[in-house]
This record gives sequence, C-alpha cells and structure tokens, in this order.
Amino acid sequence: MALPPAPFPPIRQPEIKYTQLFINNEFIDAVSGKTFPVYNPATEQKIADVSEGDKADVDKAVNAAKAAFEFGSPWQQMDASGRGRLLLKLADLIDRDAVYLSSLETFDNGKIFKESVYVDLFGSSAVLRYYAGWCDKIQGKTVPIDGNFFCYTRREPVGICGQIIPWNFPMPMMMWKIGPALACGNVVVLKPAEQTPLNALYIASLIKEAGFPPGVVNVIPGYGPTAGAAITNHPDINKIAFTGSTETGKLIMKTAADTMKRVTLELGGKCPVVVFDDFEDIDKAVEIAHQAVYFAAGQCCAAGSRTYVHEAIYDEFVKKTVERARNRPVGDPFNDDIEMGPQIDSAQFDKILNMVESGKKEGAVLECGGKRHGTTGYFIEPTVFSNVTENMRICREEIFGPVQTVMKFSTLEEVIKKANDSCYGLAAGILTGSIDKALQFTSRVKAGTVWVNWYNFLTSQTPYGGFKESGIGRELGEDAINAYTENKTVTIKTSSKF
Ligand code: TXE
Repeated sequence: MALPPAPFPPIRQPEIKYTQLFINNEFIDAVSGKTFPVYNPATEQKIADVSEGDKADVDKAVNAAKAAFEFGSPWQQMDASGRGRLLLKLADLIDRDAVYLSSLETFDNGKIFKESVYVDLFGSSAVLRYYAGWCDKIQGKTVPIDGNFFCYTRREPVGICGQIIPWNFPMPMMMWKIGPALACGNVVVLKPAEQTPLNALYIASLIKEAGFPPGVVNVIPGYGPTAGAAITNHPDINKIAFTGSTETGKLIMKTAADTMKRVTLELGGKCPVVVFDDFEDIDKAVEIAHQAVYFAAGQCCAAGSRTYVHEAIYDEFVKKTVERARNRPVGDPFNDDIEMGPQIDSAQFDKILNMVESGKKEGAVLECGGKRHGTTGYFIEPTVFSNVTENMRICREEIFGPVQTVMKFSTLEEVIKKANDSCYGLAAGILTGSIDKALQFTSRVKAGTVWVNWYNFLTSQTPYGGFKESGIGRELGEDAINAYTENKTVTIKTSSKF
C-alpha cells in the first residue's frame, strides 16, 4: 500500500562526505589512484568521484580482515554480548543520521524519499537490532552419542566474508549482509554497487564511530569484473554473499567453487501475483497488485511483475489497473507527492524500453505508458500490458522496471501451473477469500516467500531467498545465522558416560 508522508523533510543536496575506500577503519585512495563517477539518476548530474578499488585494494582489505579475525585480536576476544552492543550502537547512529542517510539514498539511487526513510533507513536499523539480539544466543548442542565420549557442537564464524551488493536497496542490502556476519563474529570485505557506493561509505564511518575494531568491516567500491571478481577469486575469503543478477550469480558460484567458498545468492525474480474474483474488493486487489510491481520503480527482485487475474473480473481489473497506473505521479523523488522516481541508470533504462518494444512486437496490448517520462533523468511512465501470454519475453524475463503484465486465468490448477512456469522462484502472492485456495497455492507454488492477501512485506525475523534460479540459501532470520557459521562437532574421549 502507499506509504504515509515522510516524517521529516529531506536534505535535497546532501553533502558527500566520504568517497575513498574504507580499509582498517581508515579512508584511503585506491592503489591505482583511479576514481569513477557516480550520478544522480533523477538529474543525470555527476555527484561525486569515488575511489575505484581493484585487486590490489581487495588484497589489502583481505589482509586487514585477516588480522582482525586472528586469534587474540580485539574482535576475536570480544564477548558475544559486546558484539551485540556494537550492533545496537551502529543502529542508533544510523537512526541519529536518518535525515542525512535517507536523503543520500534518494540522491544516489533516485528512489522516492519516503521509501528511503520507511523502507531503506528504518529497515536497516531494524535488521541490525534483530541481529544484535542474536549475538549471545548462537549456541551449539551437547549430543548423546554412543560410547564413552562427551560430544558437543559449536557454531563458529565462517571467517572472512566477501559481500557484493546491488544498487536497488543500497542501505538494507548492506545491513542484510553485515548484520548476521558480524553477529556471528565474522569479518567483512564488502563491495557496494558502482551506481550507489555513497551510503555504504558513510555507514563505514559510523562503523568506526560505533567502535568496531579496525579491519572488521572493509568497504571497497568498484566495478564488478574487477573489484567484485577479485573478491570472488580471493583464496583467503571463506564465504561470498551476493545479491544481484542471476547471470552474475552463476558466474560467482562457478568461481567460488575453485576454493569451495560458502555461497549465498539472492538473485532475480519474475514473481506472480494471483487475483481471484472472490477477493474482498477489486479496488484493493488493483492497489495491492499495483504496488507489488511499481514499488521502487519496479527495481525489486520480489516485484510482482506477473499479474494473473481471474477471467470473471479480468476486463474490469485491467481497466482499473490502467487508471491507477496513469495516476501514479512520476518525478522528483524528493517531492512527497511523487510515487515513483527514475530508473537507476541508462543501461537499466534502455533494457526496460527494449523489453517494452519486445512486448509490442510479440502482440501484447500496451494499455498505457511504455515511454520515457520527461526529458531529463531516467524516468519511465508506469506501463501496463494486457493480453500477455506465457511465451512472451515480457512474461518470462526479469524487466526490473515499472512494467506490469496482466494475464487471464480460469482455474486454480491452471494458475498454479502458470505461476510455476518460470526459471525463477523468489516470491509469489495470492489474493483470495478462500482459505482452501490460499493453502493449495502456498504449498504448491515454487517460491521462497508467499504472501496471502498482501504483497511485499519483508521482516528481519523471516528467511528470505529463492527457489530455482532465484538463488541459493536464505538471508535474514535464523537462517542467516546458520549461513554465517560453521557447525563444528567436538568429541572428547572419556572414562565413562557422564
Ligand atoms: O546486476 P549485476 P546489474 C537484476 C535485474 C537487473 C540486472 C542487471 O534484472 O536488470 O540484474 O543489473 C557486481 N563478479 N538485478 O548489472 O551485474 C556489481 O558490481 C563479482 C537483480 O546491476 O549482477 C554489483 O555490485 N561481482 C537484483 C552487483 O554485482 C560482480 C539487484 C550486482 O550487479 C560481477 C540488481 C562479477 N563478475 C540487479 N559483475 C536483485 N536480486 O535484487 C557484477 N558484479
């Protein structure tokens, strides 16, 4: 549903305070001395030149992380509850700087300011507080094995974690990665996306201010094939956590295999939202399905981009959906009345408009949108296609933009088959007044997250990740604690049973 107004006004031109790499709690230039430009997608204006990390910088960061993880280091010797206090402190600092950080999120990414506040900023401190609570509750077991032994298990940190994140939710993606990693006592080398490195660097300064020892978190901005690949290839990195495209995820998984790195991958999606005619109210269904796809300008892995509507209400639903899309205000993301900002960059902008062209060519009906909005910034009009069929590219490929495809179905059996007819399996939604239909759907749909009579609600406490090519493993919740620990069995020979 639409977000309430932002609780405070934004800073429209936030000062850029940090642009260098963050290694060992210091901001330093890249070894090469190179920088790369970062743009505001709403204006296409350059906002900063940021140090461009590469293999040499990743090596330095890994050495810093290694030293921070050594036996006897301040981090390794810290009480688990002490790690919890540091994470709470970091969450407090993020909230203290809420106006600045959410303004910078909008400035760098282009998302509307209220999304930056309610989703990115508050969502970030919430994740840290959740994992702060875990620190001193990560426990092993004593196991009653056969024979005269005392046997127990220990959950130990995996070690050096390489974390590569995308641009669509810069702050929360960082928190989903560092929160559980630090709770478990790991150390981190993180690469933000080249489009949106600014908040990661500012948060690095808060990590130092909170009191994390040097080397525990290192942030290396840079490009994927250089800095990203150096992280994936590094023999001393024990785990990779990646969020991004399925294509890059596959590459990372192959590379990680050489040194048997643990991997968690959160990749693309093409999520179905199924609307039955027995749902309480068609206007509410239209609104839920609308927000499901247009939230974050469609740049969301869980975007409900395939809307399946029961034939009894299809025509009315399409009519109302088109009206709603036409009335979604697009423009300056700092303006509270605006509901959608620009796409992140020209590459995404072009990809989306190409997908729109393919939809037209393949015979779908373009009901509205499909073009650039305005003349400056990567804005695209909210776009709705009807009469879409399963074989069309717009129904099969992740568009990652404000494009809704509306399909017709007649039976539950048929729509379950269609929902599952995808290489992806990240999330799904169903709107129905029937518990029986909802339970059938939730158990048979191949998706890591299913919403009933709602869409797009993520919490720190629940696991998140995908079936099929949407990824491997789960983030958030207790699952992330397991993903950031090794489970060690210790068996001690004893003289009898105790
Ligand atoms: O993704 P990439 P891009 C999807 C979405 C989008 C498409 C392309 O469909 O249109 O991906 O976006 C780093 N080794 N998602 O090009 O390339 C890169 O620097 C190591 C879904 O932005 O996957 C960035 O930090 N790292 C998604 C991160 O990977 C590499 C969010 C993501 O970039 C690398 C974003 C390499 N060889 C895009 N190449 C989601 N699941 O939410 C790139 N990177």
